[in-house]
Amino acid sequence: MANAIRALAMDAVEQAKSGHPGLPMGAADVATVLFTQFLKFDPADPAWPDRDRFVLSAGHGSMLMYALLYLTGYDAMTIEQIKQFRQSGSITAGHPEYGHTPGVETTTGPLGQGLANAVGMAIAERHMAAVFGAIVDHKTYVLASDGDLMEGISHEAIALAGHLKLNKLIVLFDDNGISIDGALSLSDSVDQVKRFEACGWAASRVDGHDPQAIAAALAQAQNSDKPVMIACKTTIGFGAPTKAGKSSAHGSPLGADEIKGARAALGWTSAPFEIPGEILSAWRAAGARSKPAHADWDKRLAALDADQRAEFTRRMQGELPKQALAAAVRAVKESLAASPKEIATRTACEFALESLIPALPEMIGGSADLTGSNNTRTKSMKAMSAADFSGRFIHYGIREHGMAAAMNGMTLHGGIIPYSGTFLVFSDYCRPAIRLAALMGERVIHIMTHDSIGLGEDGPTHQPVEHLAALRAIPNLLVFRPCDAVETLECWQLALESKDRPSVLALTRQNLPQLSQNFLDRNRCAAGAYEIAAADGQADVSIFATGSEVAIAVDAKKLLSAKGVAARVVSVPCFELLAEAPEAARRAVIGDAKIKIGVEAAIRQGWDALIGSHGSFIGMNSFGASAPFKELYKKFGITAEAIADAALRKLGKN
Ligand SMILES: Cc1ncc(C[n+]2csc(CCOP(=O)(O)OP(=O)(O)O)c2C)c(N)n1
Ligand SMILES: [Mg+2]
Repeated sequence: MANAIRALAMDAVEQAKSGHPGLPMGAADVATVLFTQFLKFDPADPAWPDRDRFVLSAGHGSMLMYALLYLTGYDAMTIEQIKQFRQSGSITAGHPEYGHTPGVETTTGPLGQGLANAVGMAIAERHMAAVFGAIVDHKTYVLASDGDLMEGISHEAIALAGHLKLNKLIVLFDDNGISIDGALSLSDSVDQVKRFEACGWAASRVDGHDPQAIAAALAQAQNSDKPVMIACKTTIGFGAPTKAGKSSAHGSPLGADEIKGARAALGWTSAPFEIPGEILSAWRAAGARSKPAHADWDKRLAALDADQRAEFTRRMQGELPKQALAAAVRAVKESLAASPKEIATRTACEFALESLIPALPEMIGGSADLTGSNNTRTKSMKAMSAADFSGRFIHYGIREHGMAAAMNGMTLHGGIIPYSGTFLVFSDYCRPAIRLAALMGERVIHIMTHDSIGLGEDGPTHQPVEHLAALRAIPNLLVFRPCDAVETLECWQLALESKDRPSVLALTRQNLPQLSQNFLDRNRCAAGAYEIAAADGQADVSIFATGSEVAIAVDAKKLLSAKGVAARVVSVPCFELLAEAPEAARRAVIGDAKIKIGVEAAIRQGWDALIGSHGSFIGMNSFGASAPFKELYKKFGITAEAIADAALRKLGKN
């Protein structure tokens, strides 16, 4: 049965003239034992909520995944698809892509991400089990390669998993001692078993080509009280006569002669893409193994209390509790209208969360050790721990990358809307995971505070300058920068309602006036931008600003007014939503004032789309500095006077 995987991998890579045969051939025995004896899954229902999750963290071994999906009987994965490996329009993309191929649990390829996603899936499973009981009871399996374990993110992930004692997480390490450059000994001497043990895991070694030894290790893993790592000693490209055990098996077609030799060595006599009937039916039987478990689960779900069942289903489908959300949003808005608040947007975030958290039980917050600075933990939130997974706040530790990747895994698992906390400057520390959330179209919400030189004394190491532009460069990511408490709430609402994409909320450390003081039911941020201060009469100048700079822009408008210049101020909390707005609405908000000025305490990149290359930009073109924030705004010339001067200069009035 394992040779069926090997043959399909060799043939598909050969036909595609590209791909990675080495890992599928090496890990075939491990995968066969897992899929035929342990993994709980139903090819007829890839979305069965209580299936075990299988993550191929080493995404380059995608043919392993596709072979398994075909062999176990996922309808969509036909032999034609295998023949179309890596071709346009197929579901057999170069690396496994979530949402593209039924049965693929997460998009992998960037090494280390899948492993860290799996930690989030395992957290989600424990949390959902704590909330819903025995209806949630499954494992998360990972196949990880040398590269996965060399990446820094793996350390954040395994340390967090060990700390939380995620005992239903099982990592199969494809311990083949080979990476692209050659033997691992060129660059690595880590004892992975000892490393995992030091992180609180149960770890062991097995011969990855001995099905009984693999099965015994997996059997033992079933009842562990710690997460489990099994280092499976394998030979990359197992069966290939001259390339087995060498990096040459890693990432290119084996070639006709080598394939011929491998077929002989493996005793595989079938033609390319042909699986002997009895082997295919054995695989299909393995695919049907969990049908009784699935049927039993369906019964148990049906026997649940109707409200609980509805709530479980709602959460797993990612549907919001619309009325509860609407009521929470309204309550916060009414409160802000009744008593306006001059607070930092990070504080406004906490104020919003005080209402959102009780309304949306699926929200799981956290922070990478900056809880008191990010304001992401409300008073009622219990911390999640190994002793109590019902907690809704996660102390991720100083592990931004692991946090972001785990959040992706939680969303992929279902039932949870995760949100994080860290400083905006450290968005770079989680960028690869944010990019994957955007690529997968996952609702993951990042609260990133201390969003500019406005954080003051901590200085340039902590002051984001290029980060907003860098985040805006990621397709399918919403980057919000609200200007006051009302916008903060509105941006939160939009992030929650964006089921198919991640969001970043960039929030301030410093206090800001509440610019919108009247209750307004409508979410003005939904359009991406809106006129927050109208001109007196026909506008000569449009000032576009985001976040903390909106109030400065409003002051500039007053200065201009005193000089007889009519200016309007447009708040732009979200570039992406503005870009998506209907043409007419976009034109209306951009307006036709001949002078356009952009204001943001960050670099200009990206702003020309709004203000044009002839527009004036008041912002940063260097790193910041360490000083009280008011001084920094003066030092870097981000002031109402500077804005007014720029406008007057353009008008030829000074
Ligand atoms: C973050 C990241 N860096 C680099 C790569 C390119 N890459 C793909 S596989 C690989 C390493 C291969 O070694 P290993 O993980 O041991 O896989 P094996 O060759 O054993 O299948 C590299 C560097 C990647 N996919 N992701
Ligand atoms: Mg390797």
